[in-house]
Amino acid sequence: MNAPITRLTDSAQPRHDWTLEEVEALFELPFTELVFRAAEVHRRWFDPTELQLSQLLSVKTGGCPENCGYCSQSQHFKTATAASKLMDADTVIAAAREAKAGGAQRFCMGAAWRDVKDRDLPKVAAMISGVKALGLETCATLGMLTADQAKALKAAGLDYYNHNLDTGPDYYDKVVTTRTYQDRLDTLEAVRDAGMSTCCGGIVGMGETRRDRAGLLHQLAILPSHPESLPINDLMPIEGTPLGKSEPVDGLEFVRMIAVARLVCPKSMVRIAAGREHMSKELQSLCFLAGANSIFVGARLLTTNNPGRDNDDALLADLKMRPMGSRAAQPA
Ligand code: SAM
Ligand code: DTB
Ligand code: SF4
Repeated sequence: MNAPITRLTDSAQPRHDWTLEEVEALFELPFTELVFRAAEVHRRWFDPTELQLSQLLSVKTGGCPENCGYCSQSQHFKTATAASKLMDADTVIAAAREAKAGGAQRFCMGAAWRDVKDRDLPKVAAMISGVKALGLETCATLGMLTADQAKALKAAGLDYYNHNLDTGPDYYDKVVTTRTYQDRLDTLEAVRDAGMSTCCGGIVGMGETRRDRAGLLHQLAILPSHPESLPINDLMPIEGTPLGKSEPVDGLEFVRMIAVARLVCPKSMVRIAAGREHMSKELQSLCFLAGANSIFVGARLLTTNNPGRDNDDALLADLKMRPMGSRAAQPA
């Protein structure tokens, strides 16, 4: 018979003193026990029948000087993604209007940049304020930011800034070498200091170990405030990139990742980000049971496909779940 299960999480209150060993121990729990605990914590802070819906748009695609081994947009790799210039604000705002009509609550603008150039700031600010004026929550993911740039984006009406740590600190340089983990942490600090909410998570399926996955969630858990949004991406393998032939991660391991994210960052919106295209509705439902409460909607992510509105409408109807009302971010 198995040893009795030691209770590792006695409270659903956010904590910032997690040890890596504690996070690893959560991954090792029997699956049903882990999912049950995560579901309990989920209910403590959220209505588990509600899903937050975000929509992405790549406002500047390809030609990126960074060498992230998973990305279709790096200029270091030969992929099918064509590079294009920064879109006009009006084009972006029109896309956001359509996203809102399709049910999205948050609109996230992504640019294939290492960092933001001050010369591009006025155009980006115009996009942000135009999207905000539609009554959508605004999010952007533009690479590294200085403290002043973060303040300028906040002033333009930016609610969230996405900047992922992507994996655990020990595996990071196997995935990208053109920047450091500390560079990412510094931008996250600039975003928090400017008064914006953070969206920060990572990717599974890049050849990392379970310890690396725990390492990522541990880093998020010990941040001064937990990310308000915590996206977990299942790698979309891109032909031509170093990770283009990676083995898919087992579905149950993906659910474990979601459940542990819910337990260590109890008040965060935990998102099934990239990869739903390859997931059954049963696997997605297990993720929702394990504490995921956010998805990307729309037929495209940045450069890859997403299930699209009809599929997601059907999924929500099957599950009797509904879109979350727009709510104020709650830093933990
Ligand atoms: N250039 C900015 C940056 O790196 O922060 C913003 C855009 S970048 C595409 C945003 C995030 O998308 C990455 O940090 C990564 O987590 C995720 N991502 C990119 N390509 C992916 C892929 N092929 N599969 C899964 N997630 C991916
Ligand atoms: C996040 O964590 N995932 C999104 C968003 N934040 C920026 C991006 C997913 C990109 C998937 C690959 C692509 O479409 O290029
Ligand atoms: Fe550039 Fe972002 Fe892609 Fe890395 S993930 S290559 S920084 S667009």
